[in-house]
Amino acid sequence: MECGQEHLFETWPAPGTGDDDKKRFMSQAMVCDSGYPGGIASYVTNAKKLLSDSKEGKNPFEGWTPSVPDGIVVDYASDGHLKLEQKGMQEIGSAAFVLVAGGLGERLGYSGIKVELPCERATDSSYLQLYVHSILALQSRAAGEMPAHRSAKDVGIPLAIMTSDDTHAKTLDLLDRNDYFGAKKEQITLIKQEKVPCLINNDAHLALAKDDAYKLQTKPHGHGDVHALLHTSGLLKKWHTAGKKWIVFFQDTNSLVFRVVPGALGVSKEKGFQFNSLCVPRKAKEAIGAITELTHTDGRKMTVNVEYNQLDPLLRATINEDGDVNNDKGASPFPGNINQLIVSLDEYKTQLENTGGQIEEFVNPKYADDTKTKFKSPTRLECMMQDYPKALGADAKVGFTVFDNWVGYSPVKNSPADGVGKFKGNNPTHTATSGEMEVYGCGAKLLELAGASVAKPVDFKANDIVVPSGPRVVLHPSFACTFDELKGKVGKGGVNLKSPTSALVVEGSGITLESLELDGALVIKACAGANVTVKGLTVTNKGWTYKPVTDGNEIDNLRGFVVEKHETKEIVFAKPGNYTVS
Ligand code: UGB
Repeated sequence: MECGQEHLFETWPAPGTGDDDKKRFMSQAMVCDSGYPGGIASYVTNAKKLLSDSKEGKNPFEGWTPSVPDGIVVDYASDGHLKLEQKGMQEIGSAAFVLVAGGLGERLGYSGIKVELPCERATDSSYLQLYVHSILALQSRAAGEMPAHRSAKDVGIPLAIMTSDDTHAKTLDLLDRNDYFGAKKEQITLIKQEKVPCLINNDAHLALAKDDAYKLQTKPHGHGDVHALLHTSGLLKKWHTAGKKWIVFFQDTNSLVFRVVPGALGVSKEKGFQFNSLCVPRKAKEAIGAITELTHTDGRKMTVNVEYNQLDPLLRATINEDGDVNNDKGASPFPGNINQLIVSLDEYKTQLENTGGQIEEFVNPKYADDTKTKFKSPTRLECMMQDYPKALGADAKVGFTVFDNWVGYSPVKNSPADGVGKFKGNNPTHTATSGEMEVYGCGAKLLELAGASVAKPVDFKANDIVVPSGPRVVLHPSFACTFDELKGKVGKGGVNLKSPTSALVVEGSGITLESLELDGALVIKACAGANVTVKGLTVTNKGWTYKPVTDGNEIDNLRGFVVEKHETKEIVFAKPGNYTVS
């Protein structure tokens, strides 16, 4: 009632009638109240302010001048990159990982949870399996750096997974069914974000469900919830006590992120960044957020993600009448945000204790007409995890790390139909089709950078999308966690993947590919303690065919192809020891 929500109770009958429904209503309201920093009262206050600004069409960038932010553009595999990886690997034992996985894949059009999708069909590894195996591989390398005093009960590198009502049960089930992919149960913590009440007008009146007068209509509040949840769940305190110094945030579908984390962590350490945004090179006008330093006439300063549709008018109004244009190197001076973030735990924990995890929000009502007084449908407040730096002081050390797309960024967000549209517009499709081929492309390029000769990609068409497709190389995280490590495991000029349709799967930290001729499909797996040298091995067989289909199951149809494995040379070592394969 104090929040001006009398309308919710207008139809309530006298006490004694419908009491169970009334209690049901109040228990839901209490969940919403506890799931939002400051409760529903604070939500309504924030909503009134944001709805009023939105109605007036207030420019959020009023008084702010953009400039190029601080950061490092990394040339993958260069000496500078190797030094950053070495620096990052000294920190990795003090890192914790946070996977935001509460989003439903509406745009993707997939009925399950996105982390269960196979990132590639060669091994059918799901994203969650790849992420956990990557963390375990990093942990095994970090063991060398881990201080001896850590007792056996130490869980190593912890992983928190933010889920929502839409994804929680299925994520827990996926972990249980797979025995946590080899991680200790106490190493992985699920934290669930609550939905927020919808709003029906500019007075921030809360919406009731259409079919139930005793139920608030709610919608997701956005991935920005992750900050409040890390604070309220006690995880920050727990990680701080365990001596953790970094938190790496990543998303549900980006198979390449662990290829760039060690180097990016090295940048955070070297530059002393308390907030480091992993980025990709951005072309002017590209539909991707831009990391921008903003200075206000009143002296405030912040380095934040500016959505691409806001950047052009902001630049025209301040420093560049041509707006969002490329520099003389043909790229935008503002790197592209891919929403994988590294924060320094100490400052982050203090900041969240001060703010309770409350971060900048936005509202985006669909107005019924230009009087902006009525909404077509209820709206709600939303927040984005990358807006955390908006609350930091001008002296906060905030910056970016750029890696090329091929090695750091391969999201799977769009349905096949939307992907065709992106493809026709000459934009990255971000589909399961491109996602799978980019896993292979990255593996092949890493081998090539390490000295292998690799057949050039050829065009591959599926779901009316054409993507480059070369040898299908899957390097399991256990094989190498950094390029610095990988380059020592590939013989100079000794490895030759002769045909673009060859397939190579390598799993195990003790494998060295000294010399190998491959025209077909080869799978090499070595258990821990098995040291395998591949020397003078030639494999020629019928290999695998990647066959475009449209009548497969849901997983097949999302990428538009199936893999027919005609013939595979499989070499597996299940016992520790020293082996040579020739
Ligand atoms: N997510 C949640 O955990 N909870 C939520 O309530 C919503 C999402 P989307 P988005 O990769 O290039 C982001 O929907 O938000 C998780 C950045 O905002 O996949 O449209 C969800 O499970 C954008 O600046 O992406 O765009 C997923 O793991 C740009 O960086 C993650 O949050 C873009 O990603 C992202 O949710 C990008």
